[in-house]
Amino acid sequence: MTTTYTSRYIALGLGISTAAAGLCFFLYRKWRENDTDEGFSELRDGEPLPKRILVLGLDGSGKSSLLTCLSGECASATPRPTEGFNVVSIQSSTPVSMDIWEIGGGESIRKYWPNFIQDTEVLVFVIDSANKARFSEAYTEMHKLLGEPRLVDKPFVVVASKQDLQGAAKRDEIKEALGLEDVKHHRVKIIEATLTASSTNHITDIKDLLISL
Ligand SMILES: Nc1nc2c(ncn2[C@@H]2O[C@H](COP(=O)(O)OP(=O)(O)OP(=O)(O)O)[C@@H](O)[C@H]2O)c(=O)[nH]1
Ligand SMILES: [Mg+2]
Repeated sequence: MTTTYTSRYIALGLGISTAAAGLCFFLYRKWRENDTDEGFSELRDGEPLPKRILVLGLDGSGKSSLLTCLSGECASATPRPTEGFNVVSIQSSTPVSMDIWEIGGGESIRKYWPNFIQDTEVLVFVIDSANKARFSEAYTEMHKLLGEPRLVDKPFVVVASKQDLQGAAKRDEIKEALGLEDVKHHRVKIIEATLTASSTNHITDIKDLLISL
């Protein structure tokens, strides 16, 4: 599938508390709903509203890097840890446009993740494939999320980042480490990725997958 994209990167890596970020998110949703009682996926001015994609995962897993890559070019500089959220809006040549949200993955921020779940249409979970010592922590956080009633039946994409690093786990190992065979009520896709400027791959595949789900 060939698709062209334009994107708007609204970097709101807030230095203030993520609770305030949650409030911003609520207000943003209200704004996108255009003051109507219609659902988030309804039409606005005759156009479908952007598909809402939520990107979560442990700190340092590669979420900001993924957003940067999706927004155009992967960053050559190291991203700063996200203290609030980042959002990138992608317009494609298909009728589907996407708002892709990342919430910081630090331990103190994870408790705010549920504030951002409402209206999510696709959940993306990023895992650092090379950091096997944190696989069990990732398993715990991922399964907590999948127990969230608002995410039942939503497509679920695991991005296995840092494939360029030596010893990075491949799809099958990630599948087993995260217990993906046991995931019910979700269509699960795993995609291996490298998210650095020097060696990027699978970004177009990820975009096309997110559009198609
Ligand atoms: N080698 C390599 N490094 C990567 C890759 N993806 C991300 N990184 C690096 O991993 C580090 C963390 O990446 P981020 O994108 O900031 O991780 P994050 O998940 O957004 O982290 P938080 O915002 O703290 O939750 C950075 O130094 C990135 O440059 C990859 O595919 N390969
Ligand atoms: Mg980040």
